[in-house]
Parts: sequence; structure tokens; C-alpha cells
Amino acid sequence: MLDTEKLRKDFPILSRTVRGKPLVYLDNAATSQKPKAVIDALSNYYLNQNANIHRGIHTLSEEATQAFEEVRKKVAKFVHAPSAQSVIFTRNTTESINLVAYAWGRKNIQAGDEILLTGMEHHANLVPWQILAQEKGAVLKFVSVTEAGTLNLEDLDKNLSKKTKLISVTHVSNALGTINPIRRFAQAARSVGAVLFVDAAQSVPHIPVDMRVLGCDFLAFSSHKMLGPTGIGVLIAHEDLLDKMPPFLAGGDMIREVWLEKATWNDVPYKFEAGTPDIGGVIAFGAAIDYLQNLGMDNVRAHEQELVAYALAELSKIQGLKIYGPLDAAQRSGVVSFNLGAIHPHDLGTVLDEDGIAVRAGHHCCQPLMRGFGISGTTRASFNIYNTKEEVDKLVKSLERAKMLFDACAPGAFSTGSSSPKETSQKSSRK
Ligand code: C6P
Repeated sequence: MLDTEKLRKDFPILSRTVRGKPLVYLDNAATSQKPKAVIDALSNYYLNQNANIHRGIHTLSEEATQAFEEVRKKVAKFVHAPSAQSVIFTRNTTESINLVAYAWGRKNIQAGDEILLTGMEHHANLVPWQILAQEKGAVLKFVSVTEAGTLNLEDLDKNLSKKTKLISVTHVSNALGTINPIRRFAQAARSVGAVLFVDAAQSVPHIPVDMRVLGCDFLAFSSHKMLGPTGIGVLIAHEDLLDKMPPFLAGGDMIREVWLEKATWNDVPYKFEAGTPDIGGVIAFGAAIDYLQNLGMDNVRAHEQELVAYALAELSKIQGLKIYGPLDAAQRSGVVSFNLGAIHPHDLGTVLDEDGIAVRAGHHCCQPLMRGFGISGTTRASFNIYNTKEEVDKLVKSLERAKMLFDACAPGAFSTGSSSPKETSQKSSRK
């Protein structure tokens, strides 16, 4: 198990106060906090190593190149990628998805082809496919979401056909916390010769992920959700798949030779890494992976599962509070989305902030999912390695305070316990 008390000391920001109260950071699905080891790695790069990579023959450039390439190996090992060369550094998960939609999609998707998605995708795993489908005359199909916040797998079988060329699914829902059965999707993809893309933005930071076990073709995630810096994303795919894809962006290291009228491309992964990357960010990302490896991803998962089980139990005691997603902690990551009576999530988030508690409120970039539940949004608490049961207790206490406040303004608002913020709310367009 994790020694939370000890590891909290590694995160300088956790000792600050917000509105005079100790910070309770429960917005980890948006971005995680960073341990000092990551901050130090970033500043050490700029203090001692700063140079461009893959270019210079001088010592600094060689050192920076080596440190950068070491992280590629670390990432590959962390998720059991096919090889270090199968790891591409991007800016974030969103860019990784767009890269595939652009480079793989434009080459492989034709009019009449089908792309199978789900109703719980983050906009980043929906809109790039919408654009591709519109451009190519392809058809989008969807696996629907049940009332319980799980995927309706009957839809997977029903919508699968020889026309299905790509299945793209989130491993863990950022809005509900639901852990999806990726192996089932991999079997489905194999059975019709489709390619499987897994959006792992919310899984790689929180549960052990083994690409070989998942059986996917593409995997994408972001450093900033897993204790690393912002501005670094990862895309992984088998080298033979990447070899066949045309470039996404052009210029810099992705080029082998250039003539006035034409150019040839570098090998994978460099073919997809145009221009100077965020070198310091990648090196600091390596420190984040070291940190998680030292803790052990099984321990990370065990800690967050215990915390989310506790949160589900305690939140369920609040009258009028509705939780979205599976109620079994084994089926969800450390994310809990809820509504309290008819209080708008933004108003609830504001009350929690007064108590130093940071949560996300809104549609969580999942508008179709929210629409399916007939709501404008939810309040979302999401946990990480440094969160504690005491912090869950503070969340519950603050929610009780919000309930009293709003009940005083609108007596009886909680007596039915059924009303939820409706999609028609004037604030529904806000995130
Ligand atoms: N979700 C959240 O608060 P980027 O922003 O590119 O690093 O990640 C995009 C993304 C893609 N897929 C999933 C499942 C995600 O959760 C996210 C990011 C954050 O839920 C910010 S919107």
C-alpha cells in the first residue's frame, strides 16, 4: 500500500492553502499535481543541459538527446509497448488522436467505411473522427451507454461489420470513471479486420496498462495527468503500422532528405516528430514515470480503488445526491461524478472552492454523454495517489454545507431528491 502521508511531502503544492483552507485537490482527471522530482528534472534540464536534440555534435546536445531518448524507452517499458521506436511524443492525447485521424485516417478510410465509437467519448476522441467521416463520406456508429454508465456491448456486436475499419474507445471514462472492457473491443476489431484505437488518457495514470494484454493497435495518453508536465503526449503503435502512414506535420527531424521539389521521410518515430519538441518536458516526464514505477501501479490502483469505494459509500449517504457511473469500485477508476439535487454543478463547485476543495464542474468535454443522461453536467471529484479519506470527509462536509445553503434559498429543493440540473440550464454551454 502507499504511504500517503509520506508521499504528500513530495508534492510542494499540497502544502498551500486556498481561501484560507488547506488545499484539497480533487481535480486530478483534468491534470495531476507534480512531485518535486519532476519539477527538479525540468529545472535541471534548463540549468545544466539545455540544447537542441538530434542535431548538434557538441556535448550538451548529445547529453540532451540521450536523456530524451531514455524517456522513450521508459514509456515503452511502462505500458509494454512493442518497442521504444513505436513511441511517438506529441503535445497531448488530443494531438495523438488527431495525428491518427489525419495520417492513418486519410489514407485508410474511404466513402462508405464505418468508424465505431462509443457514447462516452471525450470530445477529443469524437470530433477528429467526425471531421474525417465528413471529409471521406464515412459513417460513424456508436456503442451506447447504459443508465448505469457502462457500455452496451450488444451494440458492439450489432454495429460491427466488414465495413468497420476503425474502432476507437476510451479505456476509462473521464466523466464517469467507468473502466471499459478493451479486450472485448480488441476481439471485435480483429474479427472484422478493423484497427483499434484506445484513448488511455484516464487509464495509464491510474491502473496498470499492458498494451500486449489490451490488444490494441494505437494507444494515446498525456504526461500531465500522470504527474508529468503539460505539453507532452504519447502515441504508440506497431512500427509496421506507423511505417505505412504518411506524415502528419512536416519540417525538422521528420525529414531525411530535401530537394527543391520533394523530400523523403525519416524513420519512425521521428517521421511523426516535426520541429523541436518540448525536450525539458519529455525529460521531466521521465522523472514522473520513475516516480510511478517506484510506487508500483498495482499499489496506485489499490489506493485509488479504496478511496473511490470510500467516497461512493460516504457520498451515497447524502440525501438528494445522485452518483453517475458504476457503483462498484472495481469497475471504475478514482473518478466520481455526481449531482446534488437541482444545484447547478458550477454553483456547487464554487461552494466547494470556498472550502479549499478543487473539483471540476460541467460537461467534462463529454456533451453527448451528458445529453444522454438528460443533464447539463456534473460535479466531478477525481483522486490521485496523494488523496486521503480525510479529504473525502471534507468533500462530504462541504457538500452538506452547500445543501444547507441552497435549501435555505430554495426550501424543499432536496425533498424529492430527484431533480438534477437540466440540459436546458443557461450555464450548459460552459465547461
Ligand atoms: N480530459 C478532463 O478534465 P489532453 O487535454 O489532450 O491532454 O487530453 C484529452 C483527453 C482525451 N481523452 C480523455 C478520456 C480525457 O479525459 C482527456 C482530457 C480532461 O476530463 C480535460 S478536458
